[in-house]
Parts: sequence; structure tokens; C-alpha cells
Amino acid sequence: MTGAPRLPAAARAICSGDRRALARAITAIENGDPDAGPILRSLYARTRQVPIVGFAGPLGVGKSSLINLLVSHLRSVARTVAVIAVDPSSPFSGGSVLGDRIRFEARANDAGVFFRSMASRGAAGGVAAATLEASRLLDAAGFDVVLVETVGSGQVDVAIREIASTRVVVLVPHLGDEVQTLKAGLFEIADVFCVNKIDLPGADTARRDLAELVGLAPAAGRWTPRIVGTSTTVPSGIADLWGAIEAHESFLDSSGTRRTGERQRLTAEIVGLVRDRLGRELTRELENDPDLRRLLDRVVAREIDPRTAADRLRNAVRRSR
Ligand SMILES: Nc1nc2c(ncn2[C@@H]2O[C@H](COP(=O)(O)OP(=O)(O)OP(=O)(O)O)[C@@H](O)[C@H]2O)c(=O)[nH]1
Ligand SMILES: [Mg+2]
Repeated sequence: MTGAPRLPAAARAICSGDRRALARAITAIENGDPDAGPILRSLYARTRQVPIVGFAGPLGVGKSSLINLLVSHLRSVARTVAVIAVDPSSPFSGGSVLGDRIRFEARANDAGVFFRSMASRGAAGGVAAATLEASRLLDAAGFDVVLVETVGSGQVDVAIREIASTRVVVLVPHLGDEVQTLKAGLFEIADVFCVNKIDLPGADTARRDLAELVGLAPAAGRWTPRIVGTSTTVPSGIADLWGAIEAHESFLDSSGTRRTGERQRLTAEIVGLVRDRLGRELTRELENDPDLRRLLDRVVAREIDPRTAADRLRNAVRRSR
């Protein structure tokens, strides 16, 4: 091995701040386009593990509004920031049903901010993989922080667990859904609870109830989720929200959990990549290899069962290596 590999032109462009190259590469990731491969491979060594902050929570609780204000806050302290909004492609699950959905503010003149939405296309696993790879590009491109908004569909929200270093669950006072949300598994993934819309009545009760829930599961040596109250209309609590996120990021470093978490995530990612690739290869072979087609014929004819066929297939693969 000799030094760092030469960067492909697109990767060089991304590192030098070319936004269009960055946007094109993210589109390639989204579409499963093979062009993304060389860019991702060559830029991995340049990633610095910047904070990836995920925002999950029910429809309309104010995730986008909060992210807009956090972006302003981060710019005011001279940090650059990229935002990815994971949008469901189905019109039925979109937040726009409420008709008052906040869009990210365009900041055409600020090179320190980058916004991008990605279609979720239903498959939670696929979203996680594409979002993770897009976040890596944003990291390599030099952004200090990546913020990811997921839309309130349980599956996609849980995918945030796999990619975010800090997970913010956004709730609002007096939302019947809250209990459902907590049951749906969001409670376990929260590093920070953000009770937004504290300008509305009931915020204190909501915070107290949450504090009680959090207090039910204290764990020595583990992170205790922080609870922050915010309002984007007043606005208030935005610096506190960022403070809670930073506190969690510091905890990840001081406790060593960033390192162990990263190992687990990378293990899952690599195994997933191998599984996908082997699966595609095997499917192709089952269709084309005469011996394997005969094996499949026998399963179809009920002469052997699928598990036995799988054992034989695995043995055949082992022998061939
Ligand atoms: N009263 C009040 N309204 C707010 C606050 N934050 C957001 N809203 C309103 O809530 C609505 C939804 O805000 P969004 O920021 O789009 O919420 P979201 O969680 O991103 O919504 P989806 O992406 O559709 O799930 C908008 O009408 C906002 O103006 C707040 O702090 N107080
Ligand atoms: Mg939104």
C-alpha cells in the first residue's frame, strides 16, 4: 500500500466545496447508482465522525421549525451545518396532510449550510443505509454537524437509531399520540427529549410526565436522557436544546461509547453489505447454474425442502471457495 489513493474527480470536487458535485453524489447514493461507489470508498478515510443528530417524532410537532432555528444558532457560533430531511414518498404518510408544514429555509448565500431531502421509498433499512452514506459525504465535505429529520413514521424513525450519534425525540404538550409514540419504541432511542410548543398550555405537565418516565429507568454509567422545553414561535430554549445535544456528544467521548457504538454500527453495515452482495450473486446462480437449477426443481417438486436445499447450497458455496 502506498499512501492515500488518488481521489476521483467527483470526490475532489466535493472536498473543495462544490455543492453540485455533492448533490449529484447524494442522488447517486439514493438511486443505488454504481457511480457512488468510488466516491464513497475514496472519501471514507477523510470522515471525522462529526455529530449526526437525528430528529424523530410525530407529524407536525415542529421538527423542521426546530432544525431551522438550530441551523441559525449553529451559524451564530460559526459552525457549518448540513441538513438531510428523510421524506416518505407516499403522499398518505406525508406531514403535508396538516397543510402547514414548515419547509427548510433556503440560504442561497451561505456556504456554511446545505439542505437536502431524500425519499424514503418505504424500506427502512434502505433509508438508513443511504442516509448514513450521504452523511459520510457531508462529513468529508467538511460540515461540522449533520442534522437529520425523519418523518413521523415509526419504521423510518427507528432507522435513525442506526445512523445518528445523538437522537432527539420531539414531542408536544397534550398530544394523544405521545403515549403511542413512546410505546412505538421512540422512548428507548431518545438521548434528548424535546418538548416543543411550550408556548401552548400543558407544557409543564408534559415535562413532568416525561421526567417521571425517564426517572423510572435510571442506569449507572449510562446516559440519562435530557428533557428540554422549546418554542420556535417565541422562540425559546434553542440554545438549551443544542447544549443537551452537545452534552450527549461529550458523554459519548468520555464514556467510550462512541467507539463501541461505532464498532457495532460498522459491523452491522459490513455484514449488511456482504449479505446484499452474496444474496444477489446466489440469486443469479440459482437462475443460471444447471446444478443449482436442478436443486431448485427438486424443491418445487417437493422432493426436498427449502432448508435442506439451503444447507446444500451453502456447502456448495463453501466448497467452491
Ligand atoms: N405554537 C407553536 N407552533 C409551532 C411551534 N413549532 C412549530 N409550530 C407549528 O407547527 C406546525 C408544524 O411545524 P413543522 O416544523 O413543519 O413540524 P414537523 O415536525 O417538521 O412536521 P412534519 O415534517 O410534517 O412531521 C407549523 O404550523 C409550525 O408553525 C411552536 O413552538 N409553537
Ligand atoms: Mg418537517
